[in-house]
Amino acid sequence: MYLEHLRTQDPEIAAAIGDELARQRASIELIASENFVSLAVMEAAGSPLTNKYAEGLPGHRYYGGCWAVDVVENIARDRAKKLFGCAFANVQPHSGAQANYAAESVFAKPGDTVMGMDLSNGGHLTHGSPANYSGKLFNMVSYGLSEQTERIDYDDVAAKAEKYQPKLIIAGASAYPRVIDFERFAQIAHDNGAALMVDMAHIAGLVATGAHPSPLPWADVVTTTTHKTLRGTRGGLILWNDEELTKRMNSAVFPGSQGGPLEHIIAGKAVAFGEALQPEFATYIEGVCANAKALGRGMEAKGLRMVTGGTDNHLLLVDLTTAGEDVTGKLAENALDEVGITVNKNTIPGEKRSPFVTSGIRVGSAAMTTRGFDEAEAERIGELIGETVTHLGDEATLAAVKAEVADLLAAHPLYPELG
Ligand code: DSN
Repeated sequence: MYLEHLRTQDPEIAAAIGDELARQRASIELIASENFVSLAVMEAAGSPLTNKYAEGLPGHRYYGGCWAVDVVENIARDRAKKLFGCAFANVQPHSGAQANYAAESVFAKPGDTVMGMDLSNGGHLTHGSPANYSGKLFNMVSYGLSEQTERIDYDDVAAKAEKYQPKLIIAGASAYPRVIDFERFAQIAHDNGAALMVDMAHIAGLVATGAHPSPLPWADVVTTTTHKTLRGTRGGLILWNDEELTKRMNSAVFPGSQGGPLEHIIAGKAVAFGEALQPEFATYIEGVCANAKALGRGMEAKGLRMVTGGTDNHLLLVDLTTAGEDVTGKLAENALDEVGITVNKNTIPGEKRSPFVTSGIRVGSAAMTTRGFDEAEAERIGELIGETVTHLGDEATLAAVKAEVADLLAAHPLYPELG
């Protein structure tokens, strides 16, 4: 029985886990950074490896008894290198933020100038937000999007790099629906004596299968999370090609910013990398990209505008100002929650509202594709999103949407093996 021991020993926590499983089952998950891991990944992450201290790297640990976790971590590193076609990997970062901190600290000292994409334009907290260590430690210069195209303004990046002479440029985004030109970023960085770090967290699964160009031929270092389109346990990963960086990169993780690695989570990463190396994963990612486009078609059919006019990847940024003057991201997120569709409110280019309210939502297709929804269903889900956000407060329409969502969910049970 699922959670057999927990139910007996700690029914409160068992009940909360059961509630979360029920919540995941009862909604169409469209948060662009989430996914559903396989049961094999879940088993590895919930294994006795959680008991083991293993500070250091395989073969060079500060503790005895590491021979079995060494096997796990070596497999994880080898699979990561194979998956992304690079020479070196560190699989220990506990999260994407930790991976970013470690990689940034290799190239920039406190007070140095670093460039990253503005958070409200689709960047990430760790790319220079004043609320984050990156904005506090470094002299951050932000770049953003072209007002006309809503795409990265590479000329602005180049002009700022020339003017501010950063030590490091960070490319990568949390809410950007288009291909990122990593070669152009590298040219700008290297022409100005800066290193290039690419945070490919959102698109790592697409990079693994070639559905998005890889940053590895161009970037000095690449960071990622392992749980978004890559569909592994929640965690971080750092990849690079230059042997000269190896000692500094590994030291920046341990002892620079972490203690003991989470070997149970590293085992989960290894299993997920193994899955991503299979041909089925490329088919899955094709489905992710096709479903994202289909979601967009459905929403457009109901009059919503997609920022940049569409998507090249797994996510869409939806401009809700086209749904009505009073329709905010916050209201839309709540209304969609009520009908059984989970999204997050998101700022859009030229945002006039606060990040707690926003004028947009972000919609992603990674989790729904894992659950088995096809393109026709994705297009219909897009229409249902459109109907919901254009009928806020209309109980009859929302009840009809909720009923249809329930039928769609019933056709694709989530983790039926867990009972
Ligand atoms: N918070 C994640 C996201 O939702 O995109 C990025 O770390």
